[in-house]
Amino acid sequence: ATPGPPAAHPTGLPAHVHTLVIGAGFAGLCTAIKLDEAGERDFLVAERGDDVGGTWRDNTYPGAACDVPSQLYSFSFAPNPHWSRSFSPQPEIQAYIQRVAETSGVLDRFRFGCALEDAAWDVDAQRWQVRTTTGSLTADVLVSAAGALSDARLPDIDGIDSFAGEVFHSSQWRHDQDLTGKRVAVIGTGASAIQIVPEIAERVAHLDVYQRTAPHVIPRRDRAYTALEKAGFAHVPGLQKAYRTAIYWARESFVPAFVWDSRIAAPARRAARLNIERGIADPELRAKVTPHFELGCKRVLISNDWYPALAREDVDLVTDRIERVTPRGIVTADGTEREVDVLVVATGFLATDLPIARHIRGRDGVTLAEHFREHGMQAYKGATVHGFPNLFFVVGPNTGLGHSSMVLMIESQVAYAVDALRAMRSRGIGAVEPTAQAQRAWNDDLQRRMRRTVWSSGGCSSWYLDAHGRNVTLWPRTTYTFRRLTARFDPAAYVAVPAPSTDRKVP
Ligand code: N01
Repeated sequence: ATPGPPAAHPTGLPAHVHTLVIGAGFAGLCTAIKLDEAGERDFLVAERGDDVGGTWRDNTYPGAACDVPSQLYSFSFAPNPHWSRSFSPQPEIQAYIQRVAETSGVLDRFRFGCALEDAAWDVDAQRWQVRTTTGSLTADVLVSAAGALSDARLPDIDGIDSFAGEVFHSSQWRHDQDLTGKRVAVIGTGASAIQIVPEIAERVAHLDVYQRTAPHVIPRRDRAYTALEKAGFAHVPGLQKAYRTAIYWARESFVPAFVWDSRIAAPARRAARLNIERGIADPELRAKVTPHFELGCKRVLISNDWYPALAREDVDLVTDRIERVTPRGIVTADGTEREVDVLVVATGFLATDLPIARHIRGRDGVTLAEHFREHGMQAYKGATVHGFPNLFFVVGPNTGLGHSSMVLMIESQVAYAVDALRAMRSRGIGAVEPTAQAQRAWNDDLQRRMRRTVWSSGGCSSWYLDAHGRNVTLWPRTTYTFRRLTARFDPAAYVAVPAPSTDRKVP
């Protein structure tokens, strides 16, 4: 059994807290642990769900597993000797997060079932006025650790509300729905769908997979760890670290293929082609699954059983455009109606219009969502936003990765925020925000680097890009570089928050 939050978990909110963290996934948990280690004991973590884990608590669909090696997909300060495989399944990751939370000694400061409704910067009091679903409080500092892929993007398909069967999103899997013997449709062929389809294909009566864009899928080099390796992880000092270091640098070496020259990815392209040839014999189906954009432009997917699943007799890959949904099924542009009992929408997440931004209001009274709409979703070092004093992001704009583990970025961002709090205390500063100039320079450089990446020029559209085609989600350099650039809080890029009409420089 995996540990969950204690039964007698505290629920009340104080009138004031120094630091309020929103979200209890990898990012929020890391923030809490590092704040506590730094002696910043006056903090709370508000989590809308009923447990830690974030995306790994929510995404419980059949086949859910990580596509980043387990050794990297864990905190550097909490190695996990219990990984059973080189790529961990979701239940192991969730159990790991729960174990780290249980042993961290900080869980008493988590408030579950507590969703942020509104956080507004109070210019006079120089603090956040916060309303949550379980009460109000004030906070000196707000840390948004609410995740970048946390809220489902539901497809805007005509008639979908009229469907008479069950419809659900991949991240809200209906475990009460037994799919055995049912006719099922899956919309989408992203990272979620390619894990779901092979798992459910065996038990459903018939499966229709709706593909709008064929993705690149390379083999999943996954294996169970041997008993010897597992014993080594538990008992040989440094062994797990050695695995982690080797995988870390191997992953960093992928970056040039994304940002310099996609020709470097030729071996991966070959592997993707062979994956199709191995999995599918039918030339017509092979043609349908062959991507028509540069590898890496969308997230590179890994699977050994996606193509064999599509090749099954009882699975149809539908590439005609979806026209509408009827009470009975899906009608495509050619007029065909395919009847189904259950509709799974694996259509991704609100990544470029972060829902949390609608709930945060800066010193000028505008919401972060409005601010992002006007200026683009951007921050200084992915962490702080001009006009929004004492707000720190963990997993902020342009901190996502196409090549390695988000946990590495999370640790860097948390270290930056914690160092900022230390610097503010030692300099007697109540509130900081980045200067407009520092934020502009950071983002100009970032977008200049973006122009030559495969994400911008690879001939695809993806969730990495906003409505203007600007990449506002990914970090275009190595995680090592990010850690170096965010190693210390840099007061020169900040102003002490202006009292209503002054713009004092940080002393
Ligand atoms: O979502 P996606 P996801 N009609 O946005 C299609 C992480 N993740 O949940 O490509 C028809 O990638 C859409 O089509 P198109 C990972 O970072 C990690 O799969 O836009 N189709 C696409 O095929 C990942 O990148 C793991 O043309 C519609 C799909 O739905 C991110 O989460 C596992 C449509 C959406 O793909 C998101 O992955 C899972 C419409 N109206 C997720 N709207 C692992 O670590 C959308 N689509 C393994």
